[in-house]
Amino acid sequence: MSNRTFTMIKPDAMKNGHAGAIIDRIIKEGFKVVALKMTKLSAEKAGEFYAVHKERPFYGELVEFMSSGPITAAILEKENAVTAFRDLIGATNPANAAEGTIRKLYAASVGENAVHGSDSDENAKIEGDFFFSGLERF
Ligand code: 3AN
Repeated sequence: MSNRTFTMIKPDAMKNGHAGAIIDRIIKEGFKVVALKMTKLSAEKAGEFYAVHKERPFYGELVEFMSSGPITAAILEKENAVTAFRDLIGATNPANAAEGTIRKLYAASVGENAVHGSDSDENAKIEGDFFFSGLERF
């Protein structure tokens, strides 16, 4: 297991003013913030990021939503980071997310679910590299 994962605070959580609380929670859970930036994805870039879901029925909706407003991207470090972070954010559908998880607290629906968390060490590296250069990691 690698000790790094990648996250995005999605446009819904940004718009609803939850970014500060989410970052605070992540730090309190013992993750070190290795890289952090606020940016906005173009539809083209969002499509590239989620290319693995291209054949899924919700792909168009997902790309439109993820390019609808600013996001905060971050690389996080902790032992077993990918698994630990997915435990912290909870199930994809907030209706199924455990009490106290970030999606349970801040997400409204399966489409607008507040945060992204990498699902494997391999994708954590690919996704971190998508947003951050070597000069932006600490
Ligand atoms: P996770 O983000 O928990 O790894 P995935 O990889 O299954 O979940 O889905 C990627 C993203 O696609 C989700 N974060 C969510 O925003 C969106 N998504 C997944 N399932 C649906 C759905 N049924 N309808 C709309 N959007 C969805």
